Amino acid sequence: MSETLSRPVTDLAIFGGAPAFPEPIHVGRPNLGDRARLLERVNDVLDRRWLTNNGRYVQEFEEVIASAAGVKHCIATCNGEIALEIAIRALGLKGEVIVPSFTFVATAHSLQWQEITPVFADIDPDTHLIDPASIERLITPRTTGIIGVHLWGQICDVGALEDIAERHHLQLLFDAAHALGCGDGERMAGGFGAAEVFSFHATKVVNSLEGGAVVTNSDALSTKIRLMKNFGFLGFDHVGYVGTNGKMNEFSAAMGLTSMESMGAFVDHNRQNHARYRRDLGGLAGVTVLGFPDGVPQNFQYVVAEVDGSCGISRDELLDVLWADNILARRYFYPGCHRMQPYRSYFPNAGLLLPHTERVSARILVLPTGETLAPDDVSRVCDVLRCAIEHGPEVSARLNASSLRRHRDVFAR
Ligand code: T4K
Repeated sequence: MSETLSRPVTDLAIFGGAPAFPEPIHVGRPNLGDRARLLERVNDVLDRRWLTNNGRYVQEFEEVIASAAGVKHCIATCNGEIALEIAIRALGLKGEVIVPSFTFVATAHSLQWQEITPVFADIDPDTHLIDPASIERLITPRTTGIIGVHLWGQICDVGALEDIAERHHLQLLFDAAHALGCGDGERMAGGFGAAEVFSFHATKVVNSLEGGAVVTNSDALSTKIRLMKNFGFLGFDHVGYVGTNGKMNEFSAAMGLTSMESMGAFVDHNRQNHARYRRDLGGLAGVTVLGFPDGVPQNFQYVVAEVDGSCGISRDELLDVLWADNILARRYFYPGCHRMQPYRSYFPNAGLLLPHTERVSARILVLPTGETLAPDDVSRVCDVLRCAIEHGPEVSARLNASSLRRHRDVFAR
């Protein structure tokens, strides 16, 4: 753990050392589960020639997700973004909807795509979750709803959000893309608000290649969403709503079911990696790995480190060091939706109201985890971080005096 204390900075790959990993390691390397079981299901789909349109595996997957989330209805979709769009439409949101800026851009886009204005709220700087006090200040006569995001699998302050929603007659929806298998100690993500949305993208703890779902306890909402994701068809040749094509296909459902069967193992593995990061980086000044309260269900899919600059090296310089060592950490969710287009043009001064979002998004490094990374690999990642941080001012000076800084976005995937 502390081997790197004596390591010279020339050991870092960015200064000519051998990379810590021969091949790139990623934040979102997919967990695969039982390959034989998956292929059995894929063959079954082919044998039955039922490839999509509410097939057997989609129905089974919906039951499994509803049961895991402790919720009455699950409507599987082709991805999380479409699930959000459909839920927003089914809830009748329009005008302005309050969302955190510190989230994946899909949360904001799912509104803007429907010409609903996302109004950006700030976050609690400790948890990175939407700050209820910030919401109150943004409500106008045009506001119709709030979308909370259970970022990094932490549950929003649901009680406070419910209270605001009730007092102002607003709809409350949750983006639970990160939160399958997470809860607040009493309830699991899935049962909060009018509805919640999961993502089963390849990079999520449970994946269906691409996929998503809306979950809700409302019978009426469930019926409406089920119709909307299938062109609004009430029956053959009979359309009752404006709808879209948001259906999940059978291969995705086969993957999702297989992935769910291994979810316990994925979470155990993630938990070990998370503990290793916390152990190996513990006590290192300038960097803190976000912890989760004991006894609260977590999937540990995101390992979130905050770099506070007291170590004499910036977050972005650390990122350059890590990438040279083939550790492809990410800056989720830099720079905040409010600084991305079209929102940056619409609200050029939004940052003034979002001090915590601005500060946190400049400090975050999301680190690799998942079943492809053993705890000892985590220790190698931490060795690189420790070396760079312990020699922070020297590493920073060397980087700034040379052309070694790289632009991460041009790296091949
Ligand atoms: N709301 C929130 C809060 C979300 O975080 C997301 C998605 C959504 C809504 C929307 O849900 P979806 O419509 O996506 O279902 C990734 C994911 O694409 C995205 O699903 C996720 N959040 C976001 C946090 O991360 P990118 O553009 O950073 O992903 P990408 O392609 O760079 O993948 C990350 C790393 O994973 C890559 O560097 C390589 C590795 N990877 C990726 C894929 C796809 C693999 O090894 N294999 C793969 O198949 O957005």
